[in-house]
Amino acid sequence: MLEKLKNLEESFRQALKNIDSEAKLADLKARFLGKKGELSAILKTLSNASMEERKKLGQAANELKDRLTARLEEAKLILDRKITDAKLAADWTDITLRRSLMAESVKESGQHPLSIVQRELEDIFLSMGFDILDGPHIETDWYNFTALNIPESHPARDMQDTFWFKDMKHLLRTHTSTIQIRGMEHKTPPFRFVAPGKVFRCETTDASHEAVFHQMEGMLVGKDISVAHLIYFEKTLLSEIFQREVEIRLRPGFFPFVEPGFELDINCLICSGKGCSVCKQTGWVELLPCGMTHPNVLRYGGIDPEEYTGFAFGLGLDRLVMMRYGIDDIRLIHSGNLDFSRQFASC
Ligand code: FA5
Repeated sequence: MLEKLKNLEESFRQALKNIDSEAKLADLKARFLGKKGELSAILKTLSNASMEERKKLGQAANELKDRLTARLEEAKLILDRKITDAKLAADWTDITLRRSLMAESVKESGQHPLSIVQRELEDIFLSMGFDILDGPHIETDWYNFTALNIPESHPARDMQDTFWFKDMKHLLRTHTSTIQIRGMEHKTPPFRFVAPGKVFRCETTDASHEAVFHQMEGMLVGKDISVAHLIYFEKTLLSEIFQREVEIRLRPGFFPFVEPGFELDINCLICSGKGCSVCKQTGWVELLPCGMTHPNVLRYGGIDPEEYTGFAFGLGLDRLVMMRYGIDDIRLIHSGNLDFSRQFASC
């Protein structure tokens, strides 16, 4: 029966590729998940199985149902976006003049420090054989929480204050970890990728916290990947980034999508560890949480955790920029002040 579930998922994936209207999407949902649909038909045969088997197969079927539902929601979002794009295309403005004015101001102000650091990081990762992925800012509950082993009513959902849309189904992603699932869906192990981008949290701002900030997610999956690989990788990465010895500390950290999880802190380069408003007088700045990918997350991504293991990390890009250039307030990075950006023109 597991084989039947696998085949069903595969034919669902194939059928999804041909969906180009809401009506077809509704038909697809009925065909696979409806009361008289293919999944229900398979479930009906469960009554012949033993109690033990029924439990195992029932769980696999429920997980499959969650995955298919998420893919359908995702396809609906893409369709909606296409409709909006078509409307926007019909109502366009020629921005050529504005673009050329923007080009002038870019020449004058230089690159933003975030762009400089992000590009440098991308070069480092490309040289290490990583791919670079991108993903949407508006996400579903599935990608931001459930598939990352954070089910509904799990207390970890409160760790990141979320901006929800009115429908309570969509949200602004609170972290780039969403791309772990999206990446796994599209890749076959072994693989490694990073995903830089904006994230959003309903937070009060201070010298080291913004409500809109940037992260770079990373994930590596293969055979026999261990904590030793993770630690070696992080040390190599930091020496590439800072081009000098920096003091770091690794301590246990809790994230439901990794086990074990770690927090990697860097000795505050603003105050040289003496204590300031950026490091909240502790001398340390949280920079690179990471850990070994939880088997449930691999499963949700369609990867067999008996065969493959992996690690993931989520680099705080703004904090890295602050450490790199000695910027003592994150709000300067997002101020849009050209005098601020001009200082980095020749960096
Ligand atoms: C996460 O967001 C996890 N998704 C990271 C992760 C990925 C863990 C993969 C394990 C495996 P956290 O909430 O700690 O974790 O944020 C990650 C980093 O983003 C922090 O270390 C910090 O550098 C940065 N960060 C967090 N909140 C803010 C904020 N409000 N403003 C600026 N930077 C922030």
